[in-house]
Amino acid sequence: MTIRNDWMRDEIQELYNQPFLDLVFQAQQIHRQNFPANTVQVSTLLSIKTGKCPEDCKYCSQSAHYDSKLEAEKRIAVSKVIEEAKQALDAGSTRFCMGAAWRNPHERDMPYVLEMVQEVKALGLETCMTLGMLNQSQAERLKNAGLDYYNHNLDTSREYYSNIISTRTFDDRLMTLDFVRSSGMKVCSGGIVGLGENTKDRIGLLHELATLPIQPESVPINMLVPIEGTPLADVEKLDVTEWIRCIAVARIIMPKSYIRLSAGRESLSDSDQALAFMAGANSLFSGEKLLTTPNAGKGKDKLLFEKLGINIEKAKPTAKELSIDAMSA
Ligand code: SAM
Ligand code: DTB
Ligand code: SF4
Repeated sequence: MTIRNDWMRDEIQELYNQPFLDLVFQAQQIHRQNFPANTVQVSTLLSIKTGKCPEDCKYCSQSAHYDSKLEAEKRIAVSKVIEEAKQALDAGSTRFCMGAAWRNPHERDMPYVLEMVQEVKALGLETCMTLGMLNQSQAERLKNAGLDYYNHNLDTSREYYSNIISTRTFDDRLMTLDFVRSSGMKVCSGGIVGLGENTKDRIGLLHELATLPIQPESVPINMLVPIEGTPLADVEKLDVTEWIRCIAVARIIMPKSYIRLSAGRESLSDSDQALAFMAGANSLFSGEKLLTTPNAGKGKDKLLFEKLGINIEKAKPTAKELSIDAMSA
């Protein structure tokens, strides 16, 4: 199947507005042409520096602009990160995603994050980080240390962006994505629904992601987790079918990308989650916690996977393992 980067907004709108079951059916057909059925990739998240973020993202528990009652934490020790990464590996995760509440990493933070990447990678996990904006040199150093993915979300449409964040622009976001891509790392970029945006904004976000020069390998679709004390604490809850429509459209227009059922899963029933998998979601975050908010724990997920007959995607063999296999064949 060829990947199209020339999607028009009105084509995406047409897909989005189909009868729900037609949309989900089409998404599942495309899913099965591009991925093994009934298989989900599992990642684990860890916050390596929590709270006091200078950015003013209106949804976020970690912004210093709001009083969310979150307890801030300085950078955690690399040894602690490794302990958590080992637990994630034992629990079946194949990717470990480390997040820091920074506008961007300072130069003094670079040795810390580079050491962490090397050590997590050495455990045999795929590595992912989300540290805010990067410059080209930081992206290259992270890639050289062994970082596989960088997460940097576009979050919402270009038009709605300034309603949600005023301390940076949509173009700032695109610039970091450009640096990440040209460093050779894989891109993880998606957004949040339920921010009070309208359908056109959700379509706009999906359009931006699908028309990037190379589509992101991983696309998290978060549903707002309302945080007391933030400006979006009381925003009207978005109907879950809108979230699932976004997942289905993302699957259709980005057929080779992993579509991640992300924040907000705690509020979903098992049957809602089954519908999201039917719509083409094939990755998720496992573990008791996302970055600062609760998540469906691994026990709950194990039961869900058993109930639905879902397999967890196995780690891909490393280049080193492949060359050893070839030598012994
Ligand atoms: N500080 C970095 C940044 O913003 O790029 C990385 C961490 S940030 C927490 C990563 C993503 O989590 C955000 O881009 C947003 O999509 C999502 N997120 C944050 N708070 C959320 C919330 N309350 N509900 C749902 N998604 C949220
Ligand atoms: C993403 O898109 N979602 C994850 C990950 N990338 C870093 C984070 C979700 C955070 C949810 C709110 C919290 O736990 O603070
Ligand atoms: Fe900071 Fe990221 Fe939260 Fe925005 S989403 S306030 S950049 S931690």
